[in-house]
Amino acid sequence: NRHKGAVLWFTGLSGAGKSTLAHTVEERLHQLGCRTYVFDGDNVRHGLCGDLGFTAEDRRENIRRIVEMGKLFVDAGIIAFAAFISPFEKDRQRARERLGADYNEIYCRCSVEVCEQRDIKGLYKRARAGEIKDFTGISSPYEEPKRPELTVDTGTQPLQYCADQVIDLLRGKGII
Ligand code: GGZ
Repeated sequence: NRHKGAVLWFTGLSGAGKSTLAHTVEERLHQLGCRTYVFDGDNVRHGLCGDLGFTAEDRRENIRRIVEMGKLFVDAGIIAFAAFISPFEKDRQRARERLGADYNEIYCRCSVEVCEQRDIKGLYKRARAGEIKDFTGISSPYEEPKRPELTVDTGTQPLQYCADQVIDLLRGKGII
């Protein structure tokens, strides 16, 4: 149960399964005695980033704050998960520069078609109807990561298999 602090940065579309995968990996790490925390829209966008929307500028500030929070968690020796769409390469690049070797980018690859079919929260339907503007994948771009530490196919592969791959990454990097 000796482990290093790190940030696991999950990027991908709304509904790709970022938070679900993060919580699944977290559960595995708890069984190994690791200390973790999962940041996602549900616990960040109401409080810490409650003043921000979804323009490119606001998303950039959203990511910036989460990166700074992640840095503090790394200092505390915690494995911090960040599950955010983070659609812009530039913002992810800044995160990588700021966190250095502690930054681990995991691309949760899932097509817009699959996310839209799932539409767990009904947001795609509302975005198509024009009720939500700047919606990623519909009316705002998602820039695919060029060199992520790991790509997991959350659209086509079983959740537990994706979790295995993340655990392997952590082992490979000597984080756990
Ligand atoms: C994208 C939006 C939008 C717009 C609300 N575009 O699937 P969810 O619902 O629970 O997660 C999405 C969340 C995205 O917030 P992030 O902080 O991850 O975005 S970013 O990293 O780009 O800053 C979605 C909901 O908020 N949501 N409006 N216009 N997602």
